[in-house]
Amino acid sequence: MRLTPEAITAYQRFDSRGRPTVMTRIELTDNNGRRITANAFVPSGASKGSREALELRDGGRTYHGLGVSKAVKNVSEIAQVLAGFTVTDQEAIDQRMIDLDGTENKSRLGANAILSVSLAVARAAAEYQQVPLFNYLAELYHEPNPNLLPTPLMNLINGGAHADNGLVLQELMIVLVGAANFTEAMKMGTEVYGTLGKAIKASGVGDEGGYSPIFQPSANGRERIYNSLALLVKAIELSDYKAGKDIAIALDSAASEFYQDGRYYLDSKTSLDSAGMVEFYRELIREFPVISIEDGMAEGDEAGWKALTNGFVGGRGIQIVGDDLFVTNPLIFQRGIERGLANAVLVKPNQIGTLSETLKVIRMAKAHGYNVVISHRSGETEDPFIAHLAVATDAGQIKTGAPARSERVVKYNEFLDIEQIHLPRLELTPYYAGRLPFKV
Ligand code: 2PG
Ligand code: MG
Repeated sequence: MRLTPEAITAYQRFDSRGRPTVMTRIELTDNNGRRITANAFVPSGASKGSREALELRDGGRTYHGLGVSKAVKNVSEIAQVLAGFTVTDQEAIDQRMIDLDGTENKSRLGANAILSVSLAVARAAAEYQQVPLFNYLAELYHEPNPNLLPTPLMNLINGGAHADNGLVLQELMIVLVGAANFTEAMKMGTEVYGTLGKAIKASGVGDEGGYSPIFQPSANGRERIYNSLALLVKAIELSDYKAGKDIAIALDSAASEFYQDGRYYLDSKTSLDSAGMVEFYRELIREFPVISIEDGMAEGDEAGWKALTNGFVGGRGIQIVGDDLFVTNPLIFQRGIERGLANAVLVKPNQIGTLSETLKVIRMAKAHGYNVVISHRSGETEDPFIAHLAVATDAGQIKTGAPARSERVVKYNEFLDIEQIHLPRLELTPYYAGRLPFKV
């Protein structure tokens, strides 16, 4: 089924923070007169890595400068050059868009414009083949048996750039290692989320649906972290689960956000150097069932990353995840692998801007023994694409926020559909990753 310039149209839509984003719609009619429609939305980050592909915004005063009319217009330019490509030619289409853009970070057309087309093309191909999206993506990835449901890392307490509560760590997540299947992981996760909501007296929610506790003004940065982790453990135990055994904890420090001139600021008065930060994590791991640390160091602090990796990987079995560090970029990730940084990669399609490059990063990770965590952004939409991506690639872990607010829950519900409906219909037995990705 071939693309025509009229088949691809982009529109400005809105994300979960009420900010403009791009949606691309592909409409085609196949030889039998069957109409195919495929929409794809792009998400948007708040704590971005400096080397992410560029998200093109209009600037100016309208929409606080965040309009995407330029990116929407650029999709028309893309549509012209994609005429004649077959929807199943994902790699050739992605390469054509990369060439048309011509820059290293997709700054001419915008990664938001390019990604929306890339994802819509994949969805159109799945529609055309009349298979669930994960099934088609598995074909692209050369995974014959896409039946692994990932372990969710649910973000229950928000801080950093996603909240306004003086908690420097951005995300405190629960990891549903002890569930028997995804359905049970959701039961456990939502129960703990509910319990935590009752246990935290004064709180709003942050960008990813996790609670944003309000601390005593006198609490320093370290106390805020300790109190939050203690709250999580309490909520796990009050829900009748064993902290560590049934449910573990993962952190996303997003440390680039509180790093300045070689020091990490836990609050305005307390700062640590890289070695101090590694020691601080050691303390947290001793005290709480933390099994994964994402962006524990700032993206520019390579010596810190080395120390963090060397300190915890191996016998300790702690997962060290690079997000801002690798920005889902095959070249940057390659250099990180060569330098022995981290042992897991966070995968966000909009950090790089095409599906093919995203799949490449996942392949590289698997080839080099890195764990893969597929991730949402803090600004999300109703598009559940990443759920399909996670199953298609046997990723093993998904990070998509709290089990609350529909832009997050839509992904969780999609996994439930895959586990309960799609896999059985394809005569594949669902398998839940659980503890598998964690050597603990
Ligand atoms: C992160 C993400 C998603 P943002 O840092 O991992 O949780 O946040 O989308 O703001 O970069
Ligand atoms: Mg992160």
